Amino acid sequence: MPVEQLLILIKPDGIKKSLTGNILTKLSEARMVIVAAKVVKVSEELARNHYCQLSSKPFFKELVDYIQGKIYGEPWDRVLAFVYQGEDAISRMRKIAGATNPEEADPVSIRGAYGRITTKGVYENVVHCSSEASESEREIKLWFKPDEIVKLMYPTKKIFLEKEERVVWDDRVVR
Ligand code: DAT
Ligand code: MG
Repeated sequence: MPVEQLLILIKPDGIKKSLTGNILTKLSEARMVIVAAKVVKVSEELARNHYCQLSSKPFFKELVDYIQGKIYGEPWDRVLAFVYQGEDAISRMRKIAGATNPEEADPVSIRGAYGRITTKGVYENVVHCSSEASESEREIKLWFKPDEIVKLMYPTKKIFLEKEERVVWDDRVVR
């Protein structure tokens, strides 16, 4: 079986429902390793990019708002992003995540157990899980920089930046 990597997101509804622990426990059944993890406030640009293949769908606008957590607001308007790696990782993790439509998903899968369809027709399905290798590469590169991943799986190169603006801690400020 090939070693694969994929992007998992705990979406804002998963965070609001305090499901992070339950979701990570369920995912751990697949015995994959986490090679990257972070909390992200999702910009509109990132949301649109992430779902670019669905841009012609009638639910696209709602989907972009949902992944940004706009309907929930502070402090739930964020996602947890992970890269998992292991043998046959994509199909094994998809199985645990469950089908796209939470009402059709296996009831013991994450989406089957915790997802819902809102009255507006949005599938609030708690997690994102890459569905194939070409997609997972695009998604991982979209969400993570090389130095945020402990075990690199794609080629990298060094570039020298002339003027890069960066926010750093300022210990001089009296608070
Ligand atoms: P998946 O997330 O299982 O890979 P997808 O990539 O086809 O499914 O769609 C991305 C998200 O879009 C999905 O998690 C929920 C939403 N979605 C898909 N089909 C939908 C539909 N018919 N109605 C409402 N939301 C939908
Ligand atoms: Mg998908």
